[in-house]
Amino acid sequence: MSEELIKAITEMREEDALKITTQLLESGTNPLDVLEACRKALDAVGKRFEEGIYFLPELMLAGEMMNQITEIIKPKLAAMPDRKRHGKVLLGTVAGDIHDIGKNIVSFMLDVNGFEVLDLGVDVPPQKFVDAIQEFKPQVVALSGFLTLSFDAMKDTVAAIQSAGLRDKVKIMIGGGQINEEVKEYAVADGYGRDAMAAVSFAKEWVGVK
Ligand code: B12
Repeated sequence: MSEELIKAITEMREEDALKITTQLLESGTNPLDVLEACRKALDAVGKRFEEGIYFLPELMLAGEMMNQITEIIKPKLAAMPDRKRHGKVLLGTVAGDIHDIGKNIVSFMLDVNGFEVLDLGVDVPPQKFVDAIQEFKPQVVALSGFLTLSFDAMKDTVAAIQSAGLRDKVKIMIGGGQINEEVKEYAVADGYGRDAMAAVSFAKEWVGVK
């Protein structure tokens, strides 16, 4: 059934994709497994885009399907973990990058796992992160990015936080499509997470929640 969902999204069959999502959840499939199927499908869409088989309209439709599927899944996820407030996380997609589907999932998962999240949105310049750290006083900063271009934006953002004298006040995690451990070293961040659950694990570890 998850395979059918992957196929429907990859083939741009929006109605089928939404119907299959609902069926999967009704039959008791773990919502996190449904999200994983969507990730695989979007990987396939991204490959077709790279190969010149799909173009921007397909990327956009894939993004739209993913947003709708996330809306269907949210109530199921909200029913899962605890809602205590463990600490604050400042989140945003770095400068030059407008991808926000993965970031929104991270935001939602942090929220349902007990964190107060301030989401600055997309294409966020380094100074805006700095200003928000001063006002919101988070323990954790989460940078999202999906483009190769985001590597430098992440490095610049960490550097701006350092120059403002705030680096030792926050732990910084990064994540998103093209991001990996090497980018973490390059950007001088404290952690790289592959998915939203990794973001939750880092945040919990860094504020001292078991
Ligand atoms: C949908 C999509 C779009 C949509 C975005 C819609 C939106 N509202 O976000 C639109 C159509 C707008 C778009 C535009 C572009 N895109 Co685009 N897009 C994608 C696509 C297909 C899916 C991305 C996605 O949302 N995945 C779904 C999420 C849920 O996936 P996920 O990675 O599993 O998410 C998890 C992790 O990333 C993690 N995570 C995310 N953030 C964080 C943060 C932290 C701290 C942590 C710990 C974890 C974490 O948690 C998430 C949830 O579990 C990817 C292909 C791909 N495979 O990624 C290309 C892709 C990212 N896009 C690409 C490109 C090139 C572009 C454009 C430049 C195209 C163009 N010519 O204009 C523009 C860029 C515009 C800009 N300035 O940003 C390339 C990037 C290549 C590169 N090396 O830079 C990709 C890889 C496609 C490809 N294979 O070529 N895109």
